[in-house]
Amino acid sequence: NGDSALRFAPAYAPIAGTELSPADYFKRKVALITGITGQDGSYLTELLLEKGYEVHGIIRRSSSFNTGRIEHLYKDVHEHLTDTTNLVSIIASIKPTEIYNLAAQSHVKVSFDMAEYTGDVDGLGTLRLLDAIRTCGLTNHIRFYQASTSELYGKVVETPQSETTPFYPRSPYGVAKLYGFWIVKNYRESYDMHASNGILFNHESPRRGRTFVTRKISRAVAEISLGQQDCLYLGNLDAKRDWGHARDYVEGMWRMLQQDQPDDFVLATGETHPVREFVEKAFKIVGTTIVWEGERDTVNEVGKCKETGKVLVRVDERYFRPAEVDLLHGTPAKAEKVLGWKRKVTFDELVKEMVEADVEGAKRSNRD
Ligand code: NDP
Ligand code: GDR
Repeated sequence: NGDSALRFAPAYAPIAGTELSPADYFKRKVALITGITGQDGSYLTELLLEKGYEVHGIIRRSSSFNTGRIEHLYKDVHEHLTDTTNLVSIIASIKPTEIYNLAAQSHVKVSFDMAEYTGDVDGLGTLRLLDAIRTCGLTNHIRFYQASTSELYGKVVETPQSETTPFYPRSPYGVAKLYGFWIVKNYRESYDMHASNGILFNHESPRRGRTFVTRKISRAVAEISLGQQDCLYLGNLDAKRDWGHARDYVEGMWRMLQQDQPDDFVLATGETHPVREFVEKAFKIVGTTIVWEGERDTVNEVGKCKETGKVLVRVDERYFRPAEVDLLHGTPAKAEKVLGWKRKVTFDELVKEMVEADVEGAKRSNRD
């Protein structure tokens, strides 16, 4: 009767829906990427286009230029732009088969200064997207990828860190992403959604944002080697990270969504290196040997060029965090076994690629 129909009406009445069964719907290859203008968004777009997907991305309005990483992928920008910021309208009109939620305020240090904003974008933003899928009635049609992170592990409880290691985030960013992780898991269990968390360890590339430590180092080394900069200022040199290449990691994201069942997976290299080693290896690429002098772990420690004695690296308190993640070291065993995923680029190759790309970039900007 009318009464029970009312009582059992879904909280979210589907507004778009589709006549296609989930199986037929998924035969199409249509991806929607939030955060498409970021490092991972650009590599993922390239991968999906290669695989024959129709790719859509959400770009946020900005007064400054933010599409540099994906400019080469546009055919005609104006032809393909849909001018709406409403998630429900976007999903209802595109009807994506896969959604990759990569948008985030992704800088850990910044999250201490913009904690509420980071919580809103990285935590609640994930919920908004999941609810938009429900509102469209596409819960069982769309496969969903959430950009979870090794920052969830935070304080070291055990190593190597795996899917079963308890979480202990150490920053507003980590805490916001923890909400994202659990809301994805909750929607998977509550609404039978194909929603997976990729717990990705640090991954870098020449397209890495300039304020993350690897890119900050590779750019500075390039500019110092060309006489365009004097010294590199860094924070904690002894933090250890499990660094891989972003191109390898976006392939793992895609593989997660090709599984019959949704699940959570760590993507990592299985190796860990201190920031200090990244600095040494990066300088080596341009022929400079760094020797460390002064009291370790204090602002008095410096890195000097072995040959000339010139100070090229200084420690600056401004780059320390109120709470630090000292050690990240993951195991990709589950992803290797279930997804058949394996990272290809080694740590040394990564450092080399980044420094060489920045040397080229610095030479070019000198000429311009
Ligand atoms: P980037 O910082 O390079 O890219 C972030 C993307 O999110 C950009 O497209 C950015 O847009 C967008 N964005 C930022 N704030 C907002 C907002 N308020 N609303 C909408 N969009 C926003 O990150 P990565 O590509 O390196 O990382 C991708 C995702 O993976 C992120 O969620 C990150 O937290 C996570 N992650 C990254 C790891 C890594 O090592 N790279 C490891 C584990 C997880 P704009 O260009 O306009 O700024
Ligand atoms: P992270 O990356 O915090 O691991 O988060 P970042 O490169 O910022 O820092 C790595 C480590 O280097 C130390 N560090 C410095 N970091 C920066 N940015 N600048 C410095 O000058 C500096 N000196 C030392 C940091 O203290 C830290 O220990 C990244 C982001 O991409 C997240 O979005 C993602 O979730 C995690 O990786 C996995």
